[in-house]
Amino acid sequence: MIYFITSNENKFKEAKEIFAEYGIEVEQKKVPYPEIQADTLEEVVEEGLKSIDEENVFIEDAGLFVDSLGGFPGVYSRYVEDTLGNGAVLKLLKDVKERGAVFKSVVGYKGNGIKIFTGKVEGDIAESEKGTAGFGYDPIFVPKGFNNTFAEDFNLKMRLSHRKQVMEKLAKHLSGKD
Ligand code: ITT
Repeated sequence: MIYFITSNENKFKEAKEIFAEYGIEVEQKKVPYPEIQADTLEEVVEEGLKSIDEENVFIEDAGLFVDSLGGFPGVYSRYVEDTLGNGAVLKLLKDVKERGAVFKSVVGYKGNGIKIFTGKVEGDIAESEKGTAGFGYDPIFVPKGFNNTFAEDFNLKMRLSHRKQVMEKLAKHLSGKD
């Protein structure tokens, strides 16, 4: 058994499904930890883990990095989603042709020591919100090589996402396969 310290039920559900493929049970734990203001997800995760006095736990910090906005909202993804929403990102990209973006995820696992894993998926920001599955920025993110948003095709998200990739790395590590 391993514990995912997160307040986000959607992130937890996705992680649980990925870990199940490896026969690893994961439970959600809600333990508040400081999310520092930093330039990278890695720094946020490393600092967060330092303040958690438990073993066999992991935390994740994820974000959407839009190329033509210099990586914004990036480490501010949660704040922007909560205060402004997807419409604001679409507004910033109104009439912008270059719509490339990357979803990134960083996981910090505390076992005997600390291990950091990263996952990412490249794509484009859609012209409008589409689909109802998933959460957060899923309705505006179209992975490269596809036409649907993650919110329109949740199976696609579960196959390709930043979370799939990062959790798979942690699961492989835990099963001694890395
Ligand atoms: P924690 O308690 O685990 O920190 P959180 O909701 O704050 O949960 P993050 O900081 O990792 O999660 O993510 C920041 C925001 O980025 C999150 O609130 C979403 O709006 C967005 N986000 C993260 N992963 C996403 C995904 O898979 N699909 C769509 N949006 C996502």
